[in-house]
Amino acid sequence: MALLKILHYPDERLHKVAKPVGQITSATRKLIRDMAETMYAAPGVGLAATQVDVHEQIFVSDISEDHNELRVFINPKLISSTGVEECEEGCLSVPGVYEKVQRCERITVQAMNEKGETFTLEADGFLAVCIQHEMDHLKGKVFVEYLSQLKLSRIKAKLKKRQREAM
Ligand code: K1U
Ligand code: ZN
Repeated sequence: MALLKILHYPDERLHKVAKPVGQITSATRKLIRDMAETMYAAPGVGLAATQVDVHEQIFVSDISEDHNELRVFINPKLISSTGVEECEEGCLSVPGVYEKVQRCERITVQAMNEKGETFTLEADGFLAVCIQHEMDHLKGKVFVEYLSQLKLSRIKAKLKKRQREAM
């Protein structure tokens, strides 16, 4: 397995729209294993292929404390959504930034797993938030883009300063 490089905001490649997966090949399954390893190592509770510069509709998620509930979503589709909730989010592509975002409270998603089996999942709470965050990545949207222009420009300035200091 391998740790993959995670793109950092405002890298333009985070805005690419992911394409549907045609066939699930051994390369797809290796990518999924590497994405899971990268997510656990970060550590994070989700990771979309877009974040590792692969523009295919794939994301992984595991919100369990023991890292034993890995979920794989290929070609996810939002079937229904209800309610509104506000939750503090983070993002492995925007390290150190945590902000409140409004999301749907309860969602139903249909996707394929790594074996190509279609499943339907009803989710609420933190899992629903995480799934919506990852599906946004596949559409090229990063959570900070829901914030006001003022907050976004402050975040961009903070990230630029941090990049300069790391050089
Ligand atoms: O997609 C990503 O960037 C991963 C992101 C997922 C996410 C977190 C919070 C709300 C919505 C989506 C993260 O995993 S950020 C790291 C994080 O929140 C976390 C890390 C370790 C333990 C618990 C949470
Ligand atoms: Zn993210």
